[in-house]
Amino acid sequence: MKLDIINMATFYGCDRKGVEFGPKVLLENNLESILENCNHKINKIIDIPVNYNHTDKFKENKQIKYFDEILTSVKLLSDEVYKSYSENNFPLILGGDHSLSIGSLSGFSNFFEDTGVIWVDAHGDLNTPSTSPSQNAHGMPLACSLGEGHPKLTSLFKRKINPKNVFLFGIRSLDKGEKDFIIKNEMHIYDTNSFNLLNHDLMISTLKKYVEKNKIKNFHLSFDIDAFDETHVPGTGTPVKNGLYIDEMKSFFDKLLSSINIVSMDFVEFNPLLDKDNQTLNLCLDMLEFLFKRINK
Ligand SMILES: [Mn+2]
Repeated sequence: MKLDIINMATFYGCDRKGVEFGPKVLLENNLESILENCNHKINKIIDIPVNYNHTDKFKENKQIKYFDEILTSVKLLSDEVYKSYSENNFPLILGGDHSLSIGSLSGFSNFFEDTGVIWVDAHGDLNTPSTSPSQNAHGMPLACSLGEGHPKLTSLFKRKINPKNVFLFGIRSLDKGEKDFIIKNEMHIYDTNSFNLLNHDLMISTLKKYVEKNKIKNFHLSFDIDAFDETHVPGTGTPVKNGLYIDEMKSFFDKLLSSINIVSMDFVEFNPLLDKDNQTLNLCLDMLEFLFKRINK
């Protein structure tokens, strides 16, 4: 398939510098040829403009840091993602922090009907400005896509994503408001324990039945590398213990990707400045290669 690599070099959603270098470092370390060797063609590589000249993070909004900068960039990203689908390409969005998913999910849900989301993460990213303990937007993107959050962000979505069509994997750090939201909306959630205890074939066949019954034709995969166990990813800003290990992640995705139709993907929260001996870099490249060998549009 034809890939559009869309870089969003932002740290505004996590308020910790370094993560904006993720796309550059991945591309400098042969990501392009790795993807081409998976039998894909790179159609284009583009950068979403980010305004780095910010001084007061709470200037526009007391509850979301760097609000204007994030809003401007995610709008542009949403349009680029939409354009990529309309040209029948596969957008791969490289972060940067997870706030960028407000833009990618907006482009996704504006273009497609019958949508579902695979959310791989240690966190739920289901906070709203009033429930967020950190006021960092990278804890809010999934909530925005489901219609919860600042109106200027939720209005980027012409139609809300159905929370029941969201499948979360690797989740183990949830704030109170997020827990309440998941229970109220009957979301499909698998933490590390259920991921390790349940039979993966059974998990996927249950998922597949739901997908067929509810006619979900298109999935967006949002991959936050902090889903991995903290020992795997020194190069991420919010590592959490008791996470997923590389082998179980791969064996699961091997089965999942042959069962559902993925049309786009985010790959986020790689912070090269925090990495140790390129451990996280190598894991990211390995995982992207593994996934793109199995994703076919
Ligand atoms: Mn996340």
